[in-house]
Amino acid sequence: MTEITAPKSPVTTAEFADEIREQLKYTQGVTVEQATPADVYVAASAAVRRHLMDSWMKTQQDMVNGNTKAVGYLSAEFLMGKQLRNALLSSGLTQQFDEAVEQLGFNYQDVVDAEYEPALGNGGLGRLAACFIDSLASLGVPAFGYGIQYKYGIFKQEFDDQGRQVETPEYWLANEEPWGHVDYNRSQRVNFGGYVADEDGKRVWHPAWAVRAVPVDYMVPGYASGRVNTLRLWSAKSYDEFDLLTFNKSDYLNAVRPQVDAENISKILYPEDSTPQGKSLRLQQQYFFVSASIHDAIRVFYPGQDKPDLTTFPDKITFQLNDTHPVIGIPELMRVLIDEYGYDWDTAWDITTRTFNYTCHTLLPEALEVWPARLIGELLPRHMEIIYQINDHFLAELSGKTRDKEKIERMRIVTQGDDPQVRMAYLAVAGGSHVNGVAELHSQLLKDITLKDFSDLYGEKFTNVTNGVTPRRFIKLANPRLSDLITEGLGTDKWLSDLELLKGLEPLAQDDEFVKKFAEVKRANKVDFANYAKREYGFEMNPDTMFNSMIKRLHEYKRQSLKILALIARYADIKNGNMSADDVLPRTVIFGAKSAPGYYMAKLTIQLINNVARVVNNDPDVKGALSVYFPWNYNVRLAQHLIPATDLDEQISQAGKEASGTGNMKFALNGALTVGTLDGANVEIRERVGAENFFLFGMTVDEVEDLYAKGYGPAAYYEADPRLKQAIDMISDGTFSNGDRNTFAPLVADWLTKDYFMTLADFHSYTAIQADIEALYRTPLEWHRKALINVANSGYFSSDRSIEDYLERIWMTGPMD
Ligand code: F58
Repeated sequence: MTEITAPKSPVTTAEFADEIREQLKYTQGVTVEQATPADVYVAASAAVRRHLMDSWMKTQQDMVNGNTKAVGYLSAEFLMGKQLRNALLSSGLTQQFDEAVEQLGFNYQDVVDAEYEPALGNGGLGRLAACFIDSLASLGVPAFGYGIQYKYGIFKQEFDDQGRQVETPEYWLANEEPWGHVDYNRSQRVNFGGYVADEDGKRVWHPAWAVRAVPVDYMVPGYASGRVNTLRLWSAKSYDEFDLLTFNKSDYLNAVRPQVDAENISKILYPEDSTPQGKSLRLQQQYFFVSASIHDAIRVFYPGQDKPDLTTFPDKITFQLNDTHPVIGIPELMRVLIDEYGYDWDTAWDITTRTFNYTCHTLLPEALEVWPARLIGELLPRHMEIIYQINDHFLAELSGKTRDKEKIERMRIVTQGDDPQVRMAYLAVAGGSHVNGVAELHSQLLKDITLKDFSDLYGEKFTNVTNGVTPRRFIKLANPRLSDLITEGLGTDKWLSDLELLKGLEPLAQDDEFVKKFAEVKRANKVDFANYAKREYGFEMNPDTMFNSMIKRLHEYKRQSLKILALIARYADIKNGNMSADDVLPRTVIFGAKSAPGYYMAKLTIQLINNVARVVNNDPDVKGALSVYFPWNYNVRLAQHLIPATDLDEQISQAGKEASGTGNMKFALNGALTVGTLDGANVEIRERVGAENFFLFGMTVDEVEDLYAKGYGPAAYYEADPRLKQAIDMISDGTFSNGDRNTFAPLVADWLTKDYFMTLADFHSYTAIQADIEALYRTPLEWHRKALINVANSGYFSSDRSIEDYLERIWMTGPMD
C-alpha cells in the first residue's frame, strides 16, 4: 500500500467548476461561453486563493500572537515562476482543477499556459529566494519575504538574424495578475534627499522628497503544513501632495520632478549579472524596499503601539540580507531606533546587530557592492552620517582586537581619499550576527580569501549553509512521471516534505526492472521536451540522442566558451574524417542563457553559440551525430521543461568561482549525470552521489591559484593541443561568421592572451572526459543506474534542509506551535 500524505482537496470537481463559474460571472463579468483561457486562468487562480485565505489569515495571526521569532527574508529579487500549479498542489486541488476546467470546455494546459511568469530576478540568487520562502512556509516557520514588485522583470531575450541577443521589455504586469493583493491601507512613506540639521542637540533629517511604498501581497502556501506565509513586494507610488514646493518655490518643474519620478523606483529590475553598477536608481530601490520592510515589521509586531519596546525587536524577527543589496537596512534600523524612537547609540547597535544576518553569494571581488559615500550622502544624508559613525566605532573596536594597523586599514567600512566608498559587504559583517556562504567550499574561501581579515577577528560570525532547491516545484511539478515512480518505489509520497527519504531508492538501483522504468521516464520526458521545443521554438530534436544541457547566466567564469570550443572540436573531428559520424555518440546540445545587456564578451559568446548551431545543424556531414539548440529567453518555465529531459548537465565553471550553483542540484534530483569541476556545490554533490557517479574534470582551486602565481600563458595550450588549435582557428577563419574574420576576433584575442578563467588550460581534461561519458551512455542500463543513484543521494539538496540549517545555525527559531 502506498501512503499518500498530499493535501486532500477541500471540494469536488463539480464544486470547483462552480467556483470558477461564479468568479467569472461576479468578478470578471464574463460567461463561460465568452471566456478565454486567460479569463479562466484568472478565475481559477482567484478560486484557489479563496481556499488558501483562512490558512493565510490564521498564519498571520499566529505569527503576531505567538512567541516564535519570525524570519524576514530581505531580497531585491524573488524569481517565483508561475504560481497557479504550485498553489493547486499546496491546496490539494490539482485534479479538481484539471477536471473542472475540462468540464467547462477548456483545455487545462491552455489555461495554465495563460499565466505570465513573474520574472523578478536575474538568476540563482533570485530563484534561491523563491525556493527559500516555499520551504519556510512548508516547514511552518513564520516568515515574510520582502522585496520589490518590479513592473518590468528581467528582459525578454530574442536573437536577431545574426544570432545576437536583443533585449525587449518584460512587461508582465500588462496582464491581469490575480495573485498579488495591493494593500493601499498598509503603505509606508519612504523619504529621500534633503539635509540634516542640528536641532536641540539632535540630528534631524529634513528629506526633500518621498515616495509611497505600497505592499503587494502574495500568498506563499506551504506544502502539507497548513501554513500560508506572505511575500510582500513593494510598489512605488507617488504622493500627490507637493510638500517639497516649500523647498524650492522658484522652479516648479524641477521641484516636482522627484515626485513625478518616484514611480520609477519600482519600474525595472536591474539586469546585472555579477558586476553591480553604481546607479543612483538602484540605491533608491534598495533603500525603498528595506525602509518600507523595517517599518512594516514594526507595524506588524507592535500593533497600535506608539512607544513600542524595540529592545524586543530581535526576538520578534530576524532579517536575512540576501547578498549586499539590502545592507542599507543596517543604518536604516539604526536611524529608526535613534531618531524615531529615541534610543541611544549602544542600545540601537545592540538591537541592530542582533537583528541582521548576511548571506554572500559570490567570490568575485568585483561583485561585492561598493557605493560612493557622495551618492549615499546625497540620497540619504542621515544614513551617511550613521555609516561614518559605525565606521568610527568599528575602527575603535578593531584597535582593541589587533595591533596590525594595516589590517585595520584594510577593514575600513568607508575607504579614505577624495572619493570615499562604502563597502556594503563589510558593513554587513560588522552590523550583523552571522555571515554565511552558500556551499562548503564557498564558505571556506570566503574565510580564507574574500573576507579573511574579518574571519580572523570575528571567526564566530562565519558559517556555511549549503543551498537547496524546492522539491515541490523542481520535482513534483516539473517531473510528474518521476514523482510517481519515486512514490511507487518508496511506497509513500512523504519524500516531498522529507527529501532525504529518496535514499530509500538506492537499493532499487540494483533492480534492473526499476532502472528500466526510470529510463522510460527519462525517455518520455525527452519526447515531451522535443514536442515542446518544436511547438515553442520550431526546433526538431531527436529524443534518441543524448540531451546535454547547459543552462545558467552567460558569464565568462561559468565557461560556456569551454563547452562551445569542445563542441567545435567534435564537429571538426567529423569534418576532418578523424571520426565518422556513425562512430560519434549522437548528442543534442541545448544552451539556455541570458547575458547582462552591457556585458560585451558574454554577448559575443551568445552570438558564437547561435552561429555554431546554425552551421552544425545545417551540415549534412554531421547530421544525426551532433545538433545544437539555443532556445531564447531561458526562464523558470523553460527550466521546468528541460531539466527533467536532460541526460547530462554541465557545471564547468573555473574552480573557485561559482559560489554554489543550484541548477546542479535540480539536475541531479531529476536523474541527469553531471560533468563538472570541483567548484561550488558540485563538491558536495559528488561527495554524496559518489565519485564514480559524477564526471569530474579540470583544475582544483589550488591548482588554479598555483597557475595564476606561476604566470598563466594560454597561448601555450593552444599550440600544444591540435584539436583546441583547430577549434579556435575555425572561429578565427570565419567558419561560423560567413567568412568574416572579425566577428569573433575579440573572443579569440582574449583566449589567446588573457583567458582569465583558464578555459584553455581545462580544455584537454574536459574533452578527455567525454570518452568516459560516451562509453557509459552506450550502456543505457548502467547510465540510468548511475542517474538513479544521483537521485537517491541528492535529498540533502532540498531547500527544506537549507532552511533547517539556517534555523539552527543563524536564525535560532523554528516552526510555529
Ligand atoms: C548566484 N548569484 C551565484 N547573483 O552565482 C550562484 O553560484 C549561487 O548558487 C546563487 O547565487 C544562489 O546562492 C547570483 O545569482 C545575482 O544574480 C546578482 C544579481 C544582482 C547583481 C549582482 C548579481
